[in-house]
Amino acid sequence: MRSADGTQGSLPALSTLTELPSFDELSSSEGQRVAYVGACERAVEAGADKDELVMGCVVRLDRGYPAVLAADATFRAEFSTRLTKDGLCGRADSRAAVGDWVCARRPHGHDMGLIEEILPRESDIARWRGGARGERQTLAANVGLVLVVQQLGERPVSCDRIARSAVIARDCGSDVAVVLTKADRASDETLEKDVAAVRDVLGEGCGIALTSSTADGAQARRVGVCAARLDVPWGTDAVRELVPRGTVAIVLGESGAGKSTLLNALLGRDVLETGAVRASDDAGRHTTVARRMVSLPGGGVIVDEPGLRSLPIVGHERGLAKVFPEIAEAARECRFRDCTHTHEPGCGVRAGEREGRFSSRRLECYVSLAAEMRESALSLDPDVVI
Ligand SMILES: Nc1nc2c(ncn2[C@@H]2O[C@H](COP(=O)(O)OP(=O)(O)O)[C@@H](O)[C@H]2O)c(=O)[nH]1
Ligand SMILES: [Mg+2]
Ligand SMILES: [Zn+2]
Repeated sequence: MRSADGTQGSLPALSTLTELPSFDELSSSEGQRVAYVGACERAVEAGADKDELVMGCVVRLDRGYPAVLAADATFRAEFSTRLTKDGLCGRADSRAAVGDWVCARRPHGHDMGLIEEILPRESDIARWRGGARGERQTLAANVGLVLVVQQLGERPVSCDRIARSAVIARDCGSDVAVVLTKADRASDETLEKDVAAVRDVLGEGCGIALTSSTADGAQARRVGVCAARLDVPWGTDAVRELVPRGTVAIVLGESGAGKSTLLNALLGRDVLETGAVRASDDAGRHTTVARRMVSLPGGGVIVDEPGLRSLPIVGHERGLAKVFPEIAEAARECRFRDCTHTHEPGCGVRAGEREGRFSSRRLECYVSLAAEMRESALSLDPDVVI
């Protein structure tokens, strides 16, 4: 049902969302500001009044409906028919992503704005979905940091998941840091192994934080002592330090990894639904879940990602080379261009391994991600491989 202001159903009133960032917490690039001037000219040519136009940032998508934050207002917006007609974008819910800068029009006397143009992105965190008929799904735009959230437990942490998130992030032009949640569930011994594994796979330079939202004081003390011994930043402050003011980050992790619990702890109150909410990447279901920006008191801005069950990696070779530079370099010495680094003669990667140039764990991650990319490239419809 459409209401008078053009919205559908019950979208949250923007004025009640105190966790939204303020305009000065988000910064557009020089290129985007230049693009905005051009977008205004086109909108005026198409009949817009110049003083109805504003530059804004998409800070929420509720069931696909954008909310735009501009210098002096936050408002709901639809896409102008000009934008939809031009076919600049595809599906209804993937036209603008959270983090997109837009040229928007606020017709006098209307609450609802119109997005005239999406300004060019500086970066675009996107994943592949849909198997052989694949399409790219943008999770967030203009994000500088991906916080890979991975839960700890009795079993060893999933290095594969962390490595593939890092490959996607680096391919998309973003930095990476890792937050290991639910530290209370891991023994000291497991914690030590997990932290060593993450440092091995992503390098010592990668930001890392250990958290636990358990209310049990004894558990927290134990983890704190262990974190100090391992020299790993610990607690919500450690996460806040990874996302200082001026940074826009997205949390990436499986459903149930503890992302919403972590964000609520950072916000100091329960803004996000936890546990019971079953977020899904299934097309029919994820649209009911909001993607949104939240502003951390004393820190930067985080985009909450409802949770992804799968992170297929397709066409992220550049990202793979950025995360594993020394292995990618060794691969250039392979005799065969399509070497799988498993059994071929003259394999530069295996030679590098014999010389001890990289750990077997890094090598394993690299080889399996490279194999997955090769296979998915072969199975994909050639038309959609960009
Ligand atoms: N033991 C433990 N459980 C946690 C922790 N953080 C979150 N949980 C639980 O994990 C479940 C999923 O948390 P949620 O924040 O909703 O995960 P999300 O899907 O990633 O947003 C909930 O039942 C939480 O109570 C933690 O630090 N320790
Ligand atoms: Mg959640
Ligand atoms: Zn090789």
